Amino acid sequence: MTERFSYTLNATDGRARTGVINTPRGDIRTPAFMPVGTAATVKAMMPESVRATGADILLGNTYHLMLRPTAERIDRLGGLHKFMNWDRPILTDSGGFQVMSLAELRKLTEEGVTFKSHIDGSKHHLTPERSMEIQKLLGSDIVMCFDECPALPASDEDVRKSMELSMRWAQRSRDAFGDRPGHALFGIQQGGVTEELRGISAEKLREIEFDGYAVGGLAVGEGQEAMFGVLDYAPDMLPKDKPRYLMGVGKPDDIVGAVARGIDMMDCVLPSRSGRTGQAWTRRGQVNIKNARHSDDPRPLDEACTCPACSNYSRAYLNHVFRSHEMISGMLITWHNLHYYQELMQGMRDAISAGTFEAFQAEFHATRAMGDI
Ligand code: PRF
Ligand code: ZN
Repeated sequence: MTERFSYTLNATDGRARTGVINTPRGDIRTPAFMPVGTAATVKAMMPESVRATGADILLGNTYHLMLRPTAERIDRLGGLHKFMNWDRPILTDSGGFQVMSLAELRKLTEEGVTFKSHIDGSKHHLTPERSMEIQKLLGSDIVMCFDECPALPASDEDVRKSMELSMRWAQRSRDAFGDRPGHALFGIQQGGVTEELRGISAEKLREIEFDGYAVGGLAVGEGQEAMFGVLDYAPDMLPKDKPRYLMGVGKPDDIVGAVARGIDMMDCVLPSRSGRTGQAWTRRGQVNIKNARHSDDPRPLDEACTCPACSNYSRAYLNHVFRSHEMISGMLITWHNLHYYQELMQGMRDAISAGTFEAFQAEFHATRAMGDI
């Protein structure tokens, strides 16, 4: 077992990159999609099933786990990997972003953020130092800096102030994290959709030095065109020899566009969340399984898909179990969605290695344009 955390860039094709992140808990092939396991579970999936879809790493959340069952309890029980029965790498988000979107009565100061739990109204405090402590108690392999992410649109002045605060918190996160061989700390670039602010943020993060760099503050209401506009310059502001992680993205076409612009890692609740609302993602786009047109259809969701939902069940069955509120509905569609996402990542990794990423993108868009069968 290597004690090192490192990143090897194996090939590039245009701005797209493929490589491997080595961690003591196993390799992460990039570009990587990380399924979200917010509350110590990828909802509706057993960890061995998540692995079977091809995932190398999961994402966990400081905010949810600190409230329930608490980081201290998870630590007493042997850490998050043991607690949830996933022995491969886990990346944890730092909490600030979730406080802003989920908690009640938030109060933001230079020190950190005070808030009331969305679960029971209890009062809590999060600072860069406390976030680093929680992520350490969880046993996270990739720890994220504590940051603040303004909702867009916001005024230039608000975005600048927020970015500057996040950069001071990045320094405090770095200082509190210390030196932990085998564990990584990632900085998070902020700065909204303003190139100048993104540049200042990147410069500050590079000066502090991190094991990887996230592009934060996107997919918060600006739209795909504006997001791609930022991704046309933001990844190039970050070190080439470290992984670049786009936080909270996205739909399959967002993911392909982000990889084309130099992103190595992504996470999103979309494949798992939409699995529970009867939305499937296939090569030909989105399929709403509750639609009556599927109720007599003996064909699988996607004939070319090798996941359990497509190998063994018809659209008619999936339609029936969804309408009957049966638990297997969320299980099967989530499995299919995660399988589809991981197959998409593998396809991109192969295409980048082969130098055929442009053709891959053309095929991806052409197949989707055909629409569902
Ligand atoms: N910061 C953190 N987590 C995040 C984001 C961010 O900006 C986003 C933005 N899409 C998602 N998750 N810490
Ligand atoms: Zn499938």
